[in-house]
Formats: sequence, structure tokens, C-alpha cells
Amino acid sequence: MGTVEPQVTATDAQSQVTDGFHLVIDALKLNGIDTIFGLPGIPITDLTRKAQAAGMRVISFRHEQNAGNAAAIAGFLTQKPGICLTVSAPGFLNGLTALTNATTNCFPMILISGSSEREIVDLQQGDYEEMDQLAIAKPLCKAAFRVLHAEDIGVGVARAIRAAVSGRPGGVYLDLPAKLFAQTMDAAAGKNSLIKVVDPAPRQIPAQDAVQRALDLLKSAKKPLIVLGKGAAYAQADAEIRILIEKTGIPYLPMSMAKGLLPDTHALCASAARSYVLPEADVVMLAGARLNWLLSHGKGKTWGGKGPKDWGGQKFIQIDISPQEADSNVRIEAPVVGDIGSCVSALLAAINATGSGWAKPPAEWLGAIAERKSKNIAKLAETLARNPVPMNFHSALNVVRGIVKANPEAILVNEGANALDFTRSIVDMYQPRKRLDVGTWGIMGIGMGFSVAAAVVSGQPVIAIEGDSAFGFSGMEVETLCRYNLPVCVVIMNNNGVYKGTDVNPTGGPDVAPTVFVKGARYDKLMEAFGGIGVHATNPAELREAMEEAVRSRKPTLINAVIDETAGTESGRITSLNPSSEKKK
Ligand code: FYN
Ligand code: ADP
Ligand code: MG
Repeated sequence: MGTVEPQVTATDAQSQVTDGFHLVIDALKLNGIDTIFGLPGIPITDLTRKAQAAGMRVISFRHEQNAGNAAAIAGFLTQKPGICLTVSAPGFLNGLTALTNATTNCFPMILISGSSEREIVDLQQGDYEEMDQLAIAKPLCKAAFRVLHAEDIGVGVARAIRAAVSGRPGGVYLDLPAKLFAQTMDAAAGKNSLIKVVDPAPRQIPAQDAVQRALDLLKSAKKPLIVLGKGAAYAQADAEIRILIEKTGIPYLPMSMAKGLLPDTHALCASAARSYVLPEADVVMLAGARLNWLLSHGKGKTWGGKGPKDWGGQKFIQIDISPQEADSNVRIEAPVVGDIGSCVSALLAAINATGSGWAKPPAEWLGAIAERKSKNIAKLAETLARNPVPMNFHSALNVVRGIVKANPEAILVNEGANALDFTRSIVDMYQPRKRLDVGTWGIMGIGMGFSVAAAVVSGQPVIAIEGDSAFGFSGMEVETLCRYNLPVCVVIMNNNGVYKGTDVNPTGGPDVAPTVFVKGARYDKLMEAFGGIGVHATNPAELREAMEEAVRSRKPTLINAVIDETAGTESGRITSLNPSSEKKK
């Protein structure tokens, strides 16, 4: 947390009285939290006004889900809990998807919602927006608290902060009933009740024997592989991770939000040989990555097994801050429990202590990977060189690939199906925490919330590569982009529908197929409606020019990139997840 000294409350000092509004604001500021993402309304409108008057940034959205997603990714980027502020009941519910997604992805955020009075809720007497929000939130997040008395606000905020960022980060709910804000108390006593949280995310040092066990296993490997997950990106142990990989010479596979921890063009990056290295590796070290569906649960053909239940016999090392993550799917031979930074430092210290140095992996392993990589890279280059009319995902993303390479400090937000999967393999990332996407759940709708927060907390240009369906979940926030004049360039891969735009209604009836949209929609007009820059791009040259201008001007820009409506597959690269009774043809 920042080293903000306790602020004299914003209440008039002469009156020597403070209130719930100001105690919440002072508690947040005392802990170095300077930004609130939210949406005003009963009973928290005045809290937004007073927070802004007290010098906090209050970023107002058009839907609480987007404010929640903004708070969540602000937490991922800063290691401080992002704050989402909502009204009661429906506003709270709108924020819950983001709170749950944050918890699923280990992003630290706090959802603060105004709520109805306990005495009325508990008797179900029909209050305005009556709902037992605390009870509803509890199963969906890491921790949930309610504060009923002004003198407890300091504790409530401190507990929420510590719960959000300590151990495995996650979402926390803080329930503030309406009457709490107007409660008053002596200003000095109020100031004294606030808590500046000491060491909210304590380092978790791994046991020496666990480190040695892991190292012995890694040393024994003939085909070692390191898998870097978003936990490794969140940890901000970038230098240590790079040293570990370059010192050991072990190839690594970055999961999507870990791309850029080392540049994707790094010689040891195995992304372009993914389906070779996973089944072939004999020892796999997971660093801040779970063996969940994105890694086929460590089983099945992905790992060289025959059926979905069996695994290919690899031995796993798992570095994770959660002691209970190991064995979630397959046996973990060497769990190393701790924060990534401490664990990687301990591994490096143990490697250095061996003195005899570290034997790089066998040349045949590295050679085989290099060969597979070069084949896939050549195949992709061939596809990218084509220039079909209309554009397809590849030719449009070839432009994006160049823009990101020329602007490595830009943050890339990405969601969709084909728009997501093709971007992940075509657009290389060069710096840590620059690719923000649908994460563990594969959630749609994070686009504009992530883009607003990325621009607000980083000040860097943001490039959002959006499927046209995905954009629809948060599209109204283009007004928010314009209102705060944020340097966000939204590129909509417009292929007229979900997955593609060619489905038809088999009955020939008047309704279009469930997966298609208005053909030739002009999303760029939406941005123009709010004073932003709208561009209709029908070819790579127009797309490149518009993106270059957007990054240069830092003006909110929306580019409607016309994509061949026949391009793309159902659900992108996870088509197989669709249950289908039809026999595979
Ligand atoms: C990857 N590849 C490359 C490169 N990067 N080739 C050349 N150059 C580069 N830079 C190759 C890689 O080796 C694979 O080929 C292929 O491209 C795909 O790589 P990817 O995408 O990393 O691998 P894969 O198999 O798709 O990974 C499985 C997955 C991924 C589940 C982790 O699909 C994923 O993260 N999906 C998220 C889906 C999601 O959440 N969708 C949102 C909801 S969609 P081979 O090695 O030859 O196989 C709603 O419908
Ligand atoms: P990915 O989807 O990129 O593979 P996951 O979200 O599946 O990543 O896994 C992230 C893992 O990282 C979680 O198990 C979480 O406990 C762990 N994690 C998060 N932060 C840290 C940290 N600072 N140190 C160690 N592990 C962490
Ligand atoms: Mg589409």
C-alpha cells in the first residue's frame, strides 16, 4: 500500500465531528487507495461526490458489471485492491459477476455496496431495494463483511483490504447499510479508529526442503518445461523469473495473461510448439498456473495420455501461494508453497549454491522444440502474408501484431472467441501484464471495463481487440471512454455475428438465426455519437492507419474492422466444448 499519512478528515475541523461518508473515504485514502470505479445512486451518490471532493478519482460507469471488471483488473495491475462502488440490490447484483470473476482469477478487488437496514431486511418488511446482500455475496467471493457502526469502518475497510490481497488474491464484499453513512462521531476518535494496514500481502517463504525437492526433480529432467500462469504475472517478480529461465535454459510456456513476462519472441518461449511440449515434457514446473481446463487438467491427449481421465505420466512441480492447489487434478510430486517472488528467489539461491552450475536441458529436447516452433511460425507467416478481401481474422490481426510490436508499452485487452484465440497466437507480447483477457472463466464482457481501468491506472495507450459479440456486453461504456478522454483504441472484429455471421433460421421464418447480428453494422458511429473517433476499416491499410493515429493521438477511437463473415469457427479453438449429439462427421 502507499505511504499515505492519515488525512485530516474532510469534515469541517471546527465541528470536531466526522461521519460515515468521510470515515470510508479516509480509510481508503489512508491505505493508498486513490481511485473508485462505480455508478452513483441511492444510497451512495453522496459518497461518490465526497470522495471526488476529497481528491479521489471517481470513475463513473454505465453498468456496474463494467465498474467491477475495472476494479478487478486494477487490482491485478497494481497489487492494491481495486474498489467497485454500487448501489443496493440490483446494482450490487450487477457487480457480482465481476466480483466472482475476480475471485476465480485471483484478482484483488473490493465490491462496496450500499444496502438496506438490517432490522428491515431481517424482518423482510419490504424496504427500498431490500436484499440480504451479505448472505448472497458470501459464497461467491473470498471474504465478505458488513459494518453497522461508524467506529467500525476502519476495521471493516482494513479487513477487506487484507482479505483481498493476502495469500491467494481475490474478491471481497463490503456491505455498508445506508444509515451508516450519516452516523457521526468525534473527529479525533474517528481518525483514531482508522487502520493503516501493515504488510497486507505478507511474503510467503517456501520451506527449504520443498525447494530442494523441486530442484532435485527439475535437475533429473531430460525434457523440462516451465508453465507460467497469470499468478506469476501478478506477482511482479519479473526479473527473478527471467533469470530462472535464462540461467537454467528451460523452455517455458506462458498462459495467456502471462505472455510478455519474457518477450514472446524469446528463444526459450515454447508457445509456438504448445501441443508438442505438453505431452513430451517429462517434468513440468507450474508457476502461478492451475492445472484447470486451460491445461486439460493435466490429463488426456494434451499430456500424452490416451483418454481424458489418464495423464501422460509427467511429474509436476507446482509453485503456488495456495497450499491447497496441489493435487487438484493430478499428483504433484513437488509442491512449493509460497509467493512466486520468494519461491523463485529460493530456487535461484539453491541453484547458485550447487556451485557446479546447472546443466542446460539436453540439446535434442531444445532442438526438437525449435524445429516444431519454426514449422508453426513459418505456417503462420504464410497465412499472415495473404491479403484476402474482405479481411479475415489473420490479415486484420497481422496489422495489430505490427502495432503492438511498435508500441510494446501499450496494454492489449482481448475478448471474443475467434477474436480471442487468433489474437493470442498472432499478437506477440513483449512486456509483463500487458495482455488482459477473458482469463480462467473465459468470460465475455470484460472489454470496456478492463480498457478503462488499464488506461486510468497505467496512463498507457490501450488497444482493445474485441469480437463483435463480446463488445456488445460492455459497448455502452464507449461513452465512459469519451467522458474521461481515455487513450483507448477499440478494434471490433466485425464478422456479423457470434463466431461468424452466416447462420440462417432453418424454418425460413422471419427471425434471423440466434447467432447473427445486423449485417454490416457500423459500430464506429457509436463512438462518434459521444465525440470520439470512429473509423470504418475495410482493409489492412485503413486499419493500420487508424490504429497508428489512435495510438499517436491518444483520442478514444473505435475502429469497425470489416471481417469476412464466413471466417472463424464455432467457439474459436474450444469448439470441442460444445456438446453435440451429431456424430462427428
Ligand atoms: C501459438 N501458436 C503459434 C504461435 N503461438 N504458432 C506460430 N506462432 C506463434 N506465435 C500455435 C500453437 O503452437 C498451437 O499450435 C496453436 O497455435 C494454438 O495455440 P494456443 O492458442 O496457445 O493453443 P490452444 O491449443 O488453443 O490452447 C488451448 C487453450 C486455448 C484452451 C489454452 O485455446 C485458450 O486459452 N482458449 C481460451 C478460450 C476462451 O476462453 N474463450 C472465450 C469463450 S469463447 P499446435 O502447437 O500445433 O497445436 C465462447 O464461445
Ligand atoms: P493461468 O490461467 O494463467 O494458468 P491461474 O489463474 O490458473 O493462471 O492460476 C493462478 C495461480 O496463481 C493460482 O493458483 C493462485 O493461487 C496463484 N497465485 C496468484 N498470485 C500468486 C503469487 N503472488 N504467488 C504465487 N502464486 C500466486
Ligand atoms: Mg463475431
